[in-house]
This record gives sequence, structure tokens and C-alpha cells, in this order.
Amino acid sequence: MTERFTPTPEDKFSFGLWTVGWQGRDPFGDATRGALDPVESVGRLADLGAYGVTFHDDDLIPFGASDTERDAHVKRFRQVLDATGLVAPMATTNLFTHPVFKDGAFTANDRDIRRYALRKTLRNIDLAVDLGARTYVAWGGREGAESGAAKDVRVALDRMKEAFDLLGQYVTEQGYDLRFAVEPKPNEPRGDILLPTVGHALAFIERLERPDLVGVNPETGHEQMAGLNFTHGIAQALWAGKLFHIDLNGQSGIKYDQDLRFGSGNLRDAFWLVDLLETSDYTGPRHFDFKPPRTEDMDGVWASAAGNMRNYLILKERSAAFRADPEVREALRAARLDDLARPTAEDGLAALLADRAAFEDFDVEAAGERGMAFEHLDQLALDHLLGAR
Ligand SMILES: [Mn+2]
Repeated sequence: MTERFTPTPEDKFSFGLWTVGWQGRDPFGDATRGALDPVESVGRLADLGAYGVTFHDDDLIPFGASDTERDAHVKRFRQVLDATGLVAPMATTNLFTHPVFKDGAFTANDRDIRRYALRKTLRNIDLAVDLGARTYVAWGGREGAESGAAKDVRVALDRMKEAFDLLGQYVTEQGYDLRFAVEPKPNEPRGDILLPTVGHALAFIERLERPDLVGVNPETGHEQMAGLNFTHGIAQALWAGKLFHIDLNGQSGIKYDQDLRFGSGNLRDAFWLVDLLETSDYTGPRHFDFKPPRTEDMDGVWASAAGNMRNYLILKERSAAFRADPEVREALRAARLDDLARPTAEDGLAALLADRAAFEDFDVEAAGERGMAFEHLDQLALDHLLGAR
């Protein structure tokens, strides 16, 4: 039983340094755990079966470190990656902790701060590429407002576009093999954040100078905080060819950003998400962006980290069993999923207009009486999810 759910690097599980390294500081309470050395985190995550580790610039190199200190931190990190075989597939910038970012970074009203934010990002992009990252995440946690007149949203989006256009120009001119992934979030820490959902981000990306360089990094809890179906958001990102990265965690409904371990919170959505990812062409990391609850000591932190991967693998097995079940296949046909996959008018508009069976002779009443058999199908899914089949 245990062995089936033991992660290996082939599963492509990755963790942010800031996840296991979270000290439990929240708006109401101080840290409940001590600082964790990134080198120790990498070693422990490797022992647990992870394949990658990701970082904000400030996770690796304390804010304000000198160039000499910076080099020493990078050297230690590179050594532990080499020693453990872990990779650093993604990096990102901390544009939210220091007070300078209190009104945002790329869309701060203060132009000096916008220029500083871009330079801080560009500097870390160099390091990210040097460490082998292929994806650069941009979470604009402070890009937003608490009040109406404080932010001209249309102008702020001009500045956001300007920032991504400059970042795209930079990686193109440097010849870097690096793509950007916008991470949407509806609120927290700002009252309202720009690009609040996957859909907003996808629409924004199409307005950029180099849309091919930019995709999304959706986070489970962020969409669910807005009451949205995370799996549907991921499906649309896949449909648009824009799922560049993903942040997995757990969230119980519309409330503060819980960052629970993957599989806790909305378990049914987690099942459908794994089912979608594992039947899609997504080959990127399964990245966990969670926070071990502040109730936990360090043993609890590692138990929580391991739980993310275990839950993913259990759900992957449950999804495979669901898809392989002959009764499920029959139920999918009864629910007419094959019919949905067929184009509505493959013979064209003229043929549709000429087809009396499509309208004049169509028995609307009879069609309206046809059941969709979705309940039977969903019960089969729940049986598989709960291990009852
Ligand atoms: Mn979160």
C-alpha cells in the first residue's frame, strides 16, 4: 500500500522554499517555528521524493545582502542541488514583503518603485536562468487597491503590460529559454488585486507584445477563494495553450487564503484536477504552494509536505481506476460525452440552415425529456474517489 504512493523524481513534484520554510507568522500571531536553512529544505525534500525546488529571490538571498553574501548563498544552494539531484525549474520575485511595495510593484503609483521592481526582477531572472529555471512566475500580490480613486485600473494595466513587455524584451535579447507565468489571485494582501482570476490573466496576456512568452500559473486556493471551479480554470488554460506552471494546494471555500496541503479542502475538485492534469498534455512540474499550518512543529512540516505528494498520487490512482472502469465508459457514453466531442455543424452553415431536422422537424419536447444520466456518472466517480469501487 505504502509503496504505491511513494513519490519519485519522475512524478515531477516540486516545492517552493517558502512553503516548508514558512515560520507561521500570520496577521494575528508571531512565528511558531524557527527559520529553515534552504540547504536543509532541499535535502529534506529530496529525501521525501521531490524532484524540484523553487524560490523567490529573497528566499535564497536575504533582502539587502551584499554581493559577496549573495554569491555565498547562491554557491551553497547550487552545491546542495548538485548533491541531491534536485532541479530548480521555476523562480519568482518577492515584490510584496518590503514596505517599498506597499502599493504594488509593476503598478505602484510611484514610478521610482516601478523601476526598482523591474530591476529587482531582471536581476533575479539572470540568477533563475543560471540555475536552470525555464519558468518565471509573476504573482502581483500587491498590485491592487483598497479604495476606488487610489488606482486608475486602466492606466495600471498599461503599466502592467509595459512591465511584461520589458521582461519579454529582456529574455529575448539575452537569448534566455525562459517563459513567464502570471499567477492570478482575487484579493489578499490587497483588498482587490489586478488580474484576479485565470480568465482575467488569459485576456491580459493576449494584449502583450510577446504573448507566446507568457502563460499562467494558477493556484488552487486562489480560484476557490473567488468561488470558482479551479479545474475549469485549468481546463481553459490548457485549451488556450497557456498552462505554463501550476500551484497546488488546498482551500475550504470562500475565505482567507488557506494554503492547506494538496488534497485537504475541496477534495472533489482535487480529484477532478488530477484527473484533468493526468489526461492532458501538461508535462510541467506538479508544484506545491502550501503552508504547513502554524500548529505544526518541524516533524509536522515534513509530514505536511509529504502529504501533498501522497494525496496527489492517491488521486492519480483513483482517477486512472475511474477512467479504466468499463461501467464508467458506458456511463460516459450515456451522458453523451462522445456527442459533445463531435462538431455541431461539421457540414457547414449552409447545411445547418437547410437541415429541417435541425429545426423545423425537430421534436423539441422529446429532446427536452431526454435525461442526461449525469448523476449515475458522478456517483461512479465518487465511488472511485472514496475507494468504494
Ligand atoms: Mn495561496
